[in-house]
Amino acid sequence: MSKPLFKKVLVANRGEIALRIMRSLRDLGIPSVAVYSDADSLSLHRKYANEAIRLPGRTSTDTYLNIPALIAAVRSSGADAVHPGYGFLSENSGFCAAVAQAGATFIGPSIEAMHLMGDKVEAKALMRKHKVPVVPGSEGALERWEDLQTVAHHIGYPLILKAAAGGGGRGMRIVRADSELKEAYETCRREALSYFGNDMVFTERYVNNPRHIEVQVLCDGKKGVHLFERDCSIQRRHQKLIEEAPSRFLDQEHRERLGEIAVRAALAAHYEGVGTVEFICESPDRAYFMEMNTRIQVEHPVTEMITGVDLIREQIIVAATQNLTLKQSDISIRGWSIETRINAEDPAQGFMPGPGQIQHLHLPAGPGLRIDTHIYPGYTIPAEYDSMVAKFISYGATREEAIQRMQRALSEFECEGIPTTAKFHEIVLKHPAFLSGEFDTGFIQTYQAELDQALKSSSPDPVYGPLLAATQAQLQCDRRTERENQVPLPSRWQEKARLDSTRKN
Ligand code: MV4
Repeated sequence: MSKPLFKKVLVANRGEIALRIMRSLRDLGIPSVAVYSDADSLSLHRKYANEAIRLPGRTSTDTYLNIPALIAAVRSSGADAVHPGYGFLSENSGFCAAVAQAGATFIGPSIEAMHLMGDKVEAKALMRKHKVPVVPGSEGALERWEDLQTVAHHIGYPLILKAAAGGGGRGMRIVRADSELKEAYETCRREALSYFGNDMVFTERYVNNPRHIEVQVLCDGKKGVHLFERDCSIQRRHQKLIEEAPSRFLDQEHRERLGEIAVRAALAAHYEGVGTVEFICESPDRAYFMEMNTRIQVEHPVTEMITGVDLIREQIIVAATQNLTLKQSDISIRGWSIETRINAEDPAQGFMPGPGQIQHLHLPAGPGLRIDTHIYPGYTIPAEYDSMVAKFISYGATREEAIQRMQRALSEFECEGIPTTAKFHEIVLKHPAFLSGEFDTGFIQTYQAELDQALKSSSPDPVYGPLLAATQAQLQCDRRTERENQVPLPSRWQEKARLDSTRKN
């Protein structure tokens, strides 16, 4: 056996992504360390890991965002690397620095690359320098409102104001006329300061209802490959709902061109690891760089399905070796993949989160289906964290087959005790605009009334009487045993992991 990549990796995250990361670690033969909050003491990620460390408290601030507590866990566990997942501290360069300070490897890009991409003005300037197409606008930050006026007179309306420290659609403002300029500018700066602690703003021409297309890249600082694109146009208020790969919008020529541009963008920042270069597209040959996300993303599985690459495995290998062995010619697309995000939210109530206990659960399965989730019958979804409870990822030889298999999955799914977005997805997946591929980021808004109506008139799910009764009986039994033991049941998984790591052949 060659030298192991890492001795032990601490996963600084929770939920489905923590579990997903630990699975790739297990495939690589690397023991994992979980951290868990008091709200997550019965979470699967805690049970799946080879070791688990409690982070006292329930809020994100006290636990998964608590850098000193996480660094203490790194030290006490002896982990030599940290995987941040997505969200939480995954794009926090201070956390990167603290991990390095503790003598461990941060599985992600360098502090410099992360910091650079976090500043949208700086990132855009670097892209211009490297001939990556950007939307016309201010060349740098707007120091005074008159600077905005100058740009407006140069390129016209509508314009969009954005915070340099923003991203993901937060802190943006559309300006449509001279009369709105001054107030929009002042409000945007004030909001930027309160949201991001930085009041720098910039502007660009506003592209109405663009497509959102992002390219997956994998780099080692010197070389890079792309793994084609994902179309994430189906979103609501900047929350993605459905993603797919590849995109109906690009032909092979534009696809390859966008991939090359994305690699150029990443290497301009000497990027290391997996990353996503986000574009908005007006037409296939008018794609503009928006921002680069310096983390593994929620929707990464659709790329894995069509390329056969385990992105998290590759991310870990690059972090350990600083060397990319995959070549562009090794990567090709086979088939089509779609992801629907199952959130504990009620689409009939404006997608209001509905945390609670899962009383009955039946997860779909079958050909062309992958489910990434951390939920199980009896699990209580805490109110403290985000509401995504599962990702359904379908695969087919064609887009039509991937859609059909997703429809099958959604119709098999049963979940009692919490609201979910599953029914809403079924309706979107039947919509002619979705089926034809003729949609953009305005889809949900454009068809809102129609989708709401379809939701109202859809028949309620039949409740599986016998199955439901059986699960509830099991739940009561579990609760009784738990009370008697005073502590959570020992995990069979954890025992198995211990056995695996001590067994001699
Ligand atoms: C834009 C835009 C139109 N014109 N920039 C939102 C997320 C952030 N990364 C960039 N965003 C946008 N920037 C210009 N110049 C429209 C959006 C936008 C959007 C982009 C991607 C996915 C969904 C979106 C929904 C609304 C607005």
